[in-house]
Amino acid sequence: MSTETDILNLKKIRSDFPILNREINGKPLVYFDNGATAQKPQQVIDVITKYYQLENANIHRGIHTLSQEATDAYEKARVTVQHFINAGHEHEVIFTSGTTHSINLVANSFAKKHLKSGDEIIISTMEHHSNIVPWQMVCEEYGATLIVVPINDKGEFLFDEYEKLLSDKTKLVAVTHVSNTLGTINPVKAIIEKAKEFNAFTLIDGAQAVPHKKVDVQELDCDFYAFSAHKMFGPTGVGILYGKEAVLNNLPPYQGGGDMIKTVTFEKTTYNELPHKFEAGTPNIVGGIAIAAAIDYMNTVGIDNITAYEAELLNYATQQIKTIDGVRIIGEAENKASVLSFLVDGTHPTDIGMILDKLGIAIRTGHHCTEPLMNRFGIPGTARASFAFYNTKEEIDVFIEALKKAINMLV
Ligand code: 7TS
Repeated sequence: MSTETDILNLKKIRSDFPILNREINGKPLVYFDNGATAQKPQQVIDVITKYYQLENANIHRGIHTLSQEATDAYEKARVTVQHFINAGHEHEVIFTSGTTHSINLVANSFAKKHLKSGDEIIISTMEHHSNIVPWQMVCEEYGATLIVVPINDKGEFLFDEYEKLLSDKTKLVAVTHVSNTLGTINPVKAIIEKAKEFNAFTLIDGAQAVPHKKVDVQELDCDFYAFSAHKMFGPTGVGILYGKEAVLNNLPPYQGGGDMIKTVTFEKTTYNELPHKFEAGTPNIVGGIAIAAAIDYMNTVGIDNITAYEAELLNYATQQIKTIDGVRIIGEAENKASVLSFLVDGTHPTDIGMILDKLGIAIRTGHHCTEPLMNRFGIPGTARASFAFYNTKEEIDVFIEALKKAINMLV
């Protein structure tokens, strides 16, 4: 694999990801399913292994050395996350099990406190199911209405339409920062600013943004920002909910249990302070610590370098795929992250995906947990190549050749 790029030292980077040396079906792995989950560098794997070999203990409860060390490492990781997203305080960083958990936490606590019959929650057409279904559930429970902002044929958020949908009934606007299916980067800062004119709260689903671009929650001025570690080179089963201190303090806890309490009697329980109020039970301790290792790794590569290099990859892949007859790209926003969804005339995405797999290339096919978006385009699903900074133009060449082969076999 060539390592030519002006921006990144790809030879070094690729050597950090052991899985990239694997062969699949006798061919070198080309991993283009980063939107589903990203691969892990050795630096992250080492932190996890070392923790279980030498450091394992429960946190926030022991006076013994191991427990104190684990607590320190976990709380240090929280500070690393704080700096990564530029949160004002470390206690505004809540550890969860992932984006889905983060959004469900907000939906449940927020609805209990703020939602009543006749209220409205605004989302967009391009949301992942995890930023649709939790809101549907609370809307149904509290008699509120879910309102959906339309998109254009390029897959862009229609801001004018959004402005028309906002009203005094709007209690919350929940929008994805980057679409997992289309790659569209939404104008979330402007979306948040507009929501504030109507005193609506804002939640940004950052699952597909943090692996690709700098995120500054204070600059965005959102109330909530949710993301998963596993899409940003960390482990599965851990994620983050950022929330503004004043907003979080005003919400009831989501789950009850250990760590989230101050005192418990059978008559009355008082709740702990942030962030522990929202962290009931023994968390994914090593997961939290490993998020920090993933962030350290991304910082070493450089977030702006990642963004710039992935833009090159996306441009190259887009140019190359457009040379193939019968290919239709789904998602052609002006402002896009490194996601390439497509359809090929006369073929089914699943067949394309299966043939590519035989050739060592991992892509995702289907509705990508965005069924309403597929309905908007009148299609059952797409084939999706999603790139990370360890991918190369040579891998894109391999993918394009394999795609041509697949089309020849299927059409
Ligand atoms: N939001 C977006 C925008 C996502 O892309 C995903 C996962 C989620 C939320 C849920 O994240 P989780 O970590 O809680 O599961 N997206 C995808 C995908 O595109 N392919 O597989 C999972």
